[in-house]
Amino acid sequence: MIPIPERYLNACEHAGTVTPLNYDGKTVLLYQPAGQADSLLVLIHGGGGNERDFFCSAFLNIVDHLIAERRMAPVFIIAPCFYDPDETDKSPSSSGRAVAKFPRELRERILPLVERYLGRAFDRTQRAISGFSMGGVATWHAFVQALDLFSIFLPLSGDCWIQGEKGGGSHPTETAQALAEAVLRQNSPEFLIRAITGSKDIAYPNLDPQIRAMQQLPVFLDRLTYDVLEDGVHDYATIFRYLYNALPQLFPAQRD
Ligand code: FER
Repeated sequence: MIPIPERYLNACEHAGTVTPLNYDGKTVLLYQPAGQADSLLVLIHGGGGNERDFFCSAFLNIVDHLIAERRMAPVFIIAPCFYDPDETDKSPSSSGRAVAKFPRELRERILPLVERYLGRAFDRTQRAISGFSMGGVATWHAFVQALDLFSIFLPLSGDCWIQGEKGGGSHPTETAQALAEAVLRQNSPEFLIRAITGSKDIAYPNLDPQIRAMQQLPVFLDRLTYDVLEDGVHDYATIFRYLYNALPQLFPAQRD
């Protein structure tokens, strides 16, 4: 996994725009790239965070540069917040409850809002979902609840909590089994999971056993890729590096 070139952190000449969209006392941020985009990525913050965490940083500069240099296709990116507007409890158990019900908010409120604003719809093959830490936990919930909405899942340093808090580590076999059953229950559509973490990440002991259990199940064969960055830790700088490497693979630039 290569490091991000230093110049990618600086502002790009061909930059996208960010628009805040409001609903139910909350805000979702919409990044519109320079150029014609045909897919939509949902990018979810970590525990204690909000919709600004990914977008107030060098992250969008990196995306701008990848697109400007035709290393990836232009994509719309939305950054929502999974907490209720009045929520003050940001503990793991409170965050765990918030992310478990978040796919429903994506389905009923956020995706319709964004698609109405853009004046166009996306189908599941054009939608991807990713998140860091609790946002990764949210990404696994979306896999269980919303395979009809998304085809690409990019959980970053977060495990699946459908068997309880940090259940990917404490109940890896049961978690993998439940994820496989979720595929069958949702009529076995095509999908791709790309899980990434670091060997020194606090979520590594939870995510790694889960992925190893999933790798034993035929349903995930050829549909699951897994990368562990040597010495990678649990912070946004490291997560940007994962996205820098993964986004060009998931959204390949069109050849002309
Ligand atoms: C994990 C998944 C998520 C984990 C921690 C989190 C320690 C997030 C906690 C938080 O944001 O409060 O596997 O392992």
